Amino acid sequence: KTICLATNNLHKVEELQQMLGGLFEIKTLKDIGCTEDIAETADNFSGNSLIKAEYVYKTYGIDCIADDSGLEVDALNGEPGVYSARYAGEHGNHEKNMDKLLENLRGIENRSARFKTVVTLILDGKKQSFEGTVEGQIIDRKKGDGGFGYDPVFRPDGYDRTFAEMSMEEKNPISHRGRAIEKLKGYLLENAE
Ligand code: ITT
Repeated sequence: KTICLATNNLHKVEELQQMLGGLFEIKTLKDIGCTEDIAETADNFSGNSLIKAEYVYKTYGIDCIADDSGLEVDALNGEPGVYSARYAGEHGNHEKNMDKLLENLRGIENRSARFKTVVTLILDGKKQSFEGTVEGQIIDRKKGDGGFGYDPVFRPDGYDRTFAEMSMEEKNPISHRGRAIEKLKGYLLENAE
């Protein structure tokens, strides 16, 4: 079965491909000729995840998977949340986003945070959403050069390395995205024709 990954973030594509490659033939937005920017106007992950999936399904008539995700920091009342990709103003400028985050947390003791995602699947026209969360701490400087986004400043609880210091094979099974995809796989197994 062919499925489109409804994201412009190539790091997400890479992670999702590793997790789903055995189940689906994967197409990217570029593969289906979708170059437009999909406006994410909801104020929560679930709403934006649905907006992206529905846009691709309605416009291109292809089954798809969308991911809307972000980082919630307790000491910042859940910021950057849905604004994670553009926290410092420029969409996808991860270095600046992390600098702003570290600056805002300077001198603050409570470093607890979590990554969250809502993954929406549209398969044969049927919509289904899956959530995933991973708890952790924001460290006081960037460490590691793997992964993407806030990975260099996020250390998952129970580990002594950041996500950026882990391989994708290590990160995926414990990440928010990995956990949501595990649920999606469970759903597929139960609903396989
Ligand atoms: P699409 O909307 O095209 O999927 P995007 O990067 O704009 O790509 P989001 O609006 O969902 O996606 O923003 C997610 C942001 O949250 C992302 O840019 C990172 O800053 C952060 N993020 C999400 N998952 C992450 C992860 O696994 N590791 C590090 N940062 C992550």
